[in-house]
Amino acid sequence: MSSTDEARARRSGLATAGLLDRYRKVRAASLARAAPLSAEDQVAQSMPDASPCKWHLAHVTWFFETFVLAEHLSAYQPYDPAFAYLFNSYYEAVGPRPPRGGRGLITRPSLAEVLAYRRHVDAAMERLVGRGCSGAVERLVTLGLAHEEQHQELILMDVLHLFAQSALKPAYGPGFVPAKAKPGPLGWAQLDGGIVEIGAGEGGFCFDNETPRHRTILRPYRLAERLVTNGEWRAFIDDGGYDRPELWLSDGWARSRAEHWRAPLYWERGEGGWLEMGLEGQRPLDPDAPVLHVSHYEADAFAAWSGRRLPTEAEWEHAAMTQAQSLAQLYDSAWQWTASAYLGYPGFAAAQGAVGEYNGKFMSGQMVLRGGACATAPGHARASYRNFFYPHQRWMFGGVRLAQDAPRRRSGAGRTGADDFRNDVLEGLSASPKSIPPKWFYDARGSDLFEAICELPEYYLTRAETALLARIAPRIAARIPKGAALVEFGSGASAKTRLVLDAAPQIGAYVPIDISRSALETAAASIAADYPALAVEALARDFTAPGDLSEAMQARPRVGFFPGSTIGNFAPDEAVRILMQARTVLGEAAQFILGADLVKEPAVMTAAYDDAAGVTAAFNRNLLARINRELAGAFDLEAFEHRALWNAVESRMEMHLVSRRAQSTRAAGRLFDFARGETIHTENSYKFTVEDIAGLARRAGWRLVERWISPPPAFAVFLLA
Ligand code: AVI
Repeated sequence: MSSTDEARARRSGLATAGLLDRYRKVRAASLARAAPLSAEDQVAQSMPDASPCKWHLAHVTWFFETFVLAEHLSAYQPYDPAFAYLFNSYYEAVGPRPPRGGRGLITRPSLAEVLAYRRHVDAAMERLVGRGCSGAVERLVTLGLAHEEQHQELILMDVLHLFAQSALKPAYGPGFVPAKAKPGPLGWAQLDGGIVEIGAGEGGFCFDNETPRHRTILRPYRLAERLVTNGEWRAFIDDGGYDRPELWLSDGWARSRAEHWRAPLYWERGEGGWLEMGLEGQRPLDPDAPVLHVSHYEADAFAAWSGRRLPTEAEWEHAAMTQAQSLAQLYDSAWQWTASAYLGYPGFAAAQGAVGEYNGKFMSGQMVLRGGACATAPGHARASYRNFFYPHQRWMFGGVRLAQDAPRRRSGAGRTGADDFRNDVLEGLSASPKSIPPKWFYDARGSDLFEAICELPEYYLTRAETALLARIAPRIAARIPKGAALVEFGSGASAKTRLVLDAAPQIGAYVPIDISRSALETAAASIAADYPALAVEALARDFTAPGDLSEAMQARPRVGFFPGSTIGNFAPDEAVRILMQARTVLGEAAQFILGADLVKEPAVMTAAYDDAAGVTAAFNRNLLARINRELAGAFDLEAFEHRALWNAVESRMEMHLVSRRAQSTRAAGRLFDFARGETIHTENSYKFTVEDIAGLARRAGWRLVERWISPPPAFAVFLLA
């Protein structure tokens, strides 16, 4: 033998040993699953979809006998010619078979004979595989083993269904409970989508339905990091989920009514609450365990109720391939219903001959499930694996992983519309930790509340800045050219503007920019009335977004005005971006008057954001009232507490809304979970040193020309150029 021949022989010897070893292990695993069952347990059939364990043990053996031994082992003698008929499942090309619903009537052969049949086939398979087989035979054996592993799961599904019918509610045994995820609010994996590839690649076994690997387009989406829990499903039931046709697909509603669905398949109301039947017997429902044994119809209705949706199978697979580290319970808990119909992939062709009936002919009317379950044979599933069932079926270990579209990206200019509010709320409440940008505080009521804050004894900022501006206005005025346009960023009530206008009558125009149209219009009208010589041009837009001034304003010398320490409501990088943008809007020759609150005693700052009269608390909670009103929200305002805290590391005051209890709340068509104590971070107010502001200005291309500081509590006004 040449050395290449020797190497080939050694390789094929190893391959033979590997295949034989795997054959023995898989066959033994089937018997291990049957071991806790009595002979009687193994004969009964509880419904047409479920088969007796004895039938499974015989059928998987029939598969090897029919597709491997009869074709590839010369002189193979079938154990019993009658078995070709008895244990054929659905292979038309092989011949007739008993009706599916009659498998429980096969009392003969006995279980002992079926076990003898298995030994007969195993001995022949040892001979065939042991002597080394061709690639084609090896592929058939590998398919037979994957097939047997599928039946190992079916054995447990079918036994559970059988035992669930029993008044004794017997336990099958331990070892097959679904994996639980860390309890707590639902987190989301973020996926960009784009053109992605799905389907089984080269190397390793796969079923034909996982091929061809192909490209598909996904829009940006989010996939839940864990499965839906029993506790969440109970909330769906308690909210009338099974009685609300608007949540259900039409076929699903009809089926749920016809079959009187009130809960997942194995739930039962007991004296002390819900009970759930599982392989360990009937037990009190564990709210943190994943929900199991729901149909596609129920999964879809639940998703509609929660304001989310089921993922497509491409979304599921792409996430499992690229972000498996953030997704719990992928393969060890429950198969996850997808929104995808079970169809051949582009270019799919079923194999020639009888085994071509394995998957392809079921590609009609069924839905795909992805992942794997607690009852799945270990190592059997993979990211490209496509399980499939009819949408009404419930006895498999089927659960739910939710998905949602990623909110549309920030659209740039003038994000003041209802869609922008909706997107920010959806995005912010879906994130962890939850947050909502503070600019949404300022609806009409929020603007009024902010004006009231400015009058509060604890809120020193406005008084300190106003007094300072009044004192330094002549010095500022001396620097303002004739006919200049004063452009105010985030003008609100334009209260401090008057100090500058009074001191600098040479100002020819005023351009207030504010997101709150109501506050803007009132303020602009009042300034126009009080300063009749002034050209007033109000701009209702987000002052942080780019946007030009009118040509008339661009023809004037320009002075920016940004008082109130609103700059502190932005993180430093964002503050730099805003200051840069102000330079673009105002032009190179412009000047800029900036008001900023300075760092001081934490107690002084904290009181300013948590006043005794509760006005700031009302201002903070008004955000929830706005969501309720504008986005069909259902926030209970009393269930959230206002919290203001000093974050010394970041040098900022923070405002939060703290959930007083665990709760689920609807907003903008979605359901959001809050753990007790979980917060929505609603605002930062950075507090600065003079050096901080000089640094920010420098990064944005401005030069610090002059600065003035008020007596304590210290507030500063800066002149930039
Ligand atoms: C508008 N902005 C500067 C105020 C601040 O102090 O951050 C908003 C505010 N939040 C609570 N009280 C006032």
